[in-house]
Amino acid sequence: MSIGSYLNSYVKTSADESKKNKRKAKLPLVVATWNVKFATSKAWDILINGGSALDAVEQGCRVEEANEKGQSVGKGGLPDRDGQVTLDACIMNAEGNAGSVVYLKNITHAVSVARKVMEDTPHVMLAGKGAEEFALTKGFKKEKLLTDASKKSWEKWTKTSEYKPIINIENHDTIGMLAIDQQGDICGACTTSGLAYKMNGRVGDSPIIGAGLFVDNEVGGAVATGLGEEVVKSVGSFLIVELMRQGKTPQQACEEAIKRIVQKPNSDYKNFQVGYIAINKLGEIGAYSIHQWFSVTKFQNGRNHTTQSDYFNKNY
Ligand code: SD4
Repeated sequence: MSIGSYLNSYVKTSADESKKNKRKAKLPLVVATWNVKFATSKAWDILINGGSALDAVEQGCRVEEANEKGQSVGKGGLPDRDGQVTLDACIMNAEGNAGSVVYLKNITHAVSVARKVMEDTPHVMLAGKGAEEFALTKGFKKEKLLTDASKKSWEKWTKTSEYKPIINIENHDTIGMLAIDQQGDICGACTTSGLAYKMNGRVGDSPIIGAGLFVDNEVGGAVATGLGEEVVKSVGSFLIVELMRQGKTPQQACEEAIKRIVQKPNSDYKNFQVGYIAINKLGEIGAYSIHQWFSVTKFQNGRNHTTQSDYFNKNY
């Protein structure tokens, strides 16, 4: 079979699958990384009452940012190796606009600051002090983000000061959220305190458009969690959306993006985790990770539930 006819038959199969699923897919829907049922529930309330996908993903992410028990997002996030909590977040709307903040200190709701950057500035990304000052002019309150629990964990860590980018379920719950509203518009957001005990100044994938998040309202959206350096180097979320544009289902596209990482020469993938979720315009959902225990929460057809994703490394 020539490459051309192989590709044609492949695209046809994916399109057929999509057609089959179209009957099943019901809008609106919201899907998020990890077990975040309160967050998806907040987003669903907005969607089911006719609200926009943009409001849904922002408000959904804010639930986790305010949750002090979550040690990877917003207030209560684990600090960098110097004991400072620094946040990264971004948001994309259905018109392809984007806003992002990196290395933001002292402000809990980084995702909302990102939205303000998108809506009220001519820029896409603000960093550090500039992002904080901008947030203050927009009425955000200065808050202490380092909770006693996170301070204690950091103090314990300083005894060894060993930075291991081995990501496991405890330090690995960046929230990435994708939603489709009743109009069929797709938006996404991502927010994190980044990897625990990172170097001062380190920025991950989560606020980088195309890496941690990408949305194209004609096609779909994707969002990442895990070792940000690997996601940035493979421009993972943009890759997934482009693969869906070429005919892959969200599941096939997530699997291909994970393969791009693990199949690199000398990939150290056995020692890190990356997980992706994706949706397409039809409301089909995909999720895939390198290792087991990556979970996905979706609220669709009135049902809010968390499932484990399929994963690459079955050789334990
Ligand atoms: C980062 N992707 O900063 C994030 C890490 C993560 O919960 O998923 N943390 O690299």
